[in-house]
Amino acid sequence: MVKVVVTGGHGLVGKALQQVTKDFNFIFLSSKDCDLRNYQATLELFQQIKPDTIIHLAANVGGLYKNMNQKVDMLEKNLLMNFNVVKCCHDFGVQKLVACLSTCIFPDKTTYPINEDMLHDGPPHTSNDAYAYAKRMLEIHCQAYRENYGDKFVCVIPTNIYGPNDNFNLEDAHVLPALIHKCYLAKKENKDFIVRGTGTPLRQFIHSEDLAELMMWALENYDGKSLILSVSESAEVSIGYVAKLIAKAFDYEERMFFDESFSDGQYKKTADNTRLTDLLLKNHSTVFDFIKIEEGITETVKWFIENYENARK
Ligand code: NAP
Ligand code: GFB
Repeated sequence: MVKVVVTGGHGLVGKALQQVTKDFNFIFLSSKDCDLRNYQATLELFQQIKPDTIIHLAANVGGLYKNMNQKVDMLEKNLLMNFNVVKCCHDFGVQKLVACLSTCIFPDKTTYPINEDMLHDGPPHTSNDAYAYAKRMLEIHCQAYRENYGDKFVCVIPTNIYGPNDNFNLEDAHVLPALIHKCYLAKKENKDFIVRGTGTPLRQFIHSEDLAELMMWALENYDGKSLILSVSESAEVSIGYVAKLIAKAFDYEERMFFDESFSDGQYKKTADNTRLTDLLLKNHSTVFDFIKIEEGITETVKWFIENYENARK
């Protein structure tokens, strides 16, 4: 069976991929198996495992405030991991690499919706420029191997991802898991549920299980330029709406307040997913049925309550 090695295999998306039942010999790696920042260790890992294909998820990841406050780490750790993995993929003749970017790497001052051809058309938002340039270099690195050697190194570009097994750390997490944790504690301690910023910024959220399915589709069927994996433009919601859905799921709507002393970050990064939906329709006569944010949040809140003790936080 084809050996599919998943770096970052125990994170939010890695755990969702573990639910995918396909006839592949999956190997899910964590940082305990190998620190991918270390070139020698990465080389020895490839010598030992001899992967056929790789889904490269491993990264130093976090929400707005981690990106703003830990720029050196967001740049250096991601540059090192990505360089080592892509180079080893070529040197060990890996048949297919699917690498993961993010819509926050697109230009900040641009027209909307954003499509794949606009990726390098200007600087990203200052709040996450360190992480964004590390990811842009990952795309350039993959593109270079495609052009010079014909390697099947493909990049996918998800929007904000959420779901079970996320990182719920109060300071470093993305907005959705952070607010779920904050509302949980607010209700438990009979305190106000504080949402940072104005609540007006807009985001597209894809459920980790939908993303895992689309990443498997890309691994098996897609070999082209970088591809946005996202819900549609019309599914874009405000941070305030997401916060309300979380408060409703905890039956704690009365005590929700906004603290506008905190940054809103980028106002929006509306992504155009028509290249993906056209491909699915044309090649597979499929219209992908994305999990609705209302249903996804209710399920993730339930998961967090049931798994509070072991959740990353
Ligand atoms: P995550 O939950 O934080 O998981 C990251 C994974 O990377 C963890 O399994 C971690 O291993 C591994 N890792 C970190 N440093 C490592 C190192 N030095 N060596 C080896 N492994 C290391 O991240 P995620 O949310 O699943 O993100 C998956 C991918 O999607 C990333 O490339 C991210 O940039 C991208 N992305 C995420 C979002 C989002 O909203 N979450 C949006 C767009 C794109 P351990 O488990 O051992 O710690
Ligand atoms: O998911 P998030 O942290 O990052 O969302 P980005 C930030 C938005 O949520 C801002 C608001 O408008 C915040 O003001 N927000 C409200 C909160 N309360 C909270 C809270 O308690 N915690 C957090 N984190 N936000 C990230 C990039 O941008 O998108 C990353 O920085 C990555 O690199 C990720 O690409 C997907 O969506 O703004």
